[in-house]
Amino acid sequence: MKLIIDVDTGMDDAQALLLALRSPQAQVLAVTCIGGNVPLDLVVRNTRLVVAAANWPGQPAPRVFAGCSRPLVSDGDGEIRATHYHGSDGIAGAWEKLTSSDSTKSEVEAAVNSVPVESMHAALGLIELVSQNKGEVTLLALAPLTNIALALRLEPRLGTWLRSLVVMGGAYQSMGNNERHLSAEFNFVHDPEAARLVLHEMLPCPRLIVPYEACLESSLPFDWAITWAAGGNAADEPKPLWRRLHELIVSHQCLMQRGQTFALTLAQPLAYRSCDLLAASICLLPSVASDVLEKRCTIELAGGVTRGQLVVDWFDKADRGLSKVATVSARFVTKVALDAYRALLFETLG
Ligand SMILES: [Ca+2]
Repeated sequence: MKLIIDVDTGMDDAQALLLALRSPQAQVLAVTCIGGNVPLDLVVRNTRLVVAAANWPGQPAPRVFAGCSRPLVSDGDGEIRATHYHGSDGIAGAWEKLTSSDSTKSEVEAAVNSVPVESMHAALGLIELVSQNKGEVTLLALAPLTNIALALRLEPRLGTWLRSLVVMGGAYQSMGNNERHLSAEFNFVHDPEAARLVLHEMLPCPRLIVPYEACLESSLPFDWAITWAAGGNAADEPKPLWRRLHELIVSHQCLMQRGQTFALTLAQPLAYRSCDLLAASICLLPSVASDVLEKRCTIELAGGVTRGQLVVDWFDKADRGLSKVATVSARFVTKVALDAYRALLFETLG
């Protein structure tokens, strides 16, 4: 499977990259970066680190492109970031921890420097690679959709050339995870215009959305997550950089998520979840999504408190001629096959 992954790395982006790069099924052609969870320069640095750490020795590393640092139209109410959750570096403070001693500092810096950043903008790189691999590329979108929207405006045939598009984004039941826009999910609210453009115009390639509510369904026990991240293969000592990075991230995720008491109000257990990791898993192994719903939908652009919301035509009003709202059909993951998910994670990163 040929993949291009768009990221705002981000703890869960880092894990999604680790999973894809360590997976024998995936050939990651490129990773395109965008400012989101943290500013673009940190996203690029984190991405280079993860790519260098995770790539199999002797294998060509994916090309890394830098893209947009800001949304298409506005930056909302200022810069929408997620450092309160991901840490100021975006990867659980791993940068500071891994560079605290001279030996690991030189290892980390050498890793980052071993992955060049292309001079071409991410949107142009995306167009070039998809056009060179028509019908073969799955685009895995794990960030605000600005780079992809820009590429689509520059090359409207992108949707005919892609094999498929998998998007982590949106909250189809309005269970938003952004404090400024209660009903919207982070990636969509960060750049609602881009989300709308991609959703409405990236046609006719199949489009699968992994919404935030599906991530809430992907609960795994904290103890399992800690054991998984620790690996435990004695032959693996000293632990390679990718595994140290992974352990730091999972331990920070568990720490942050133990305080997410909102889950209890949803009758969800306090448990380990990782949105982009889930989306990457579904991309690599579609049976991880045990239930998928197809509905028409759109993105709210003007709402005072609902800007960026994924709005669903629940009663198929458009199909029955009862709605004049412009909507487009998309598929949403609604249930997660936890056994398959857990097995994939353990097999690839355990
Ligand atoms: Ca992300």
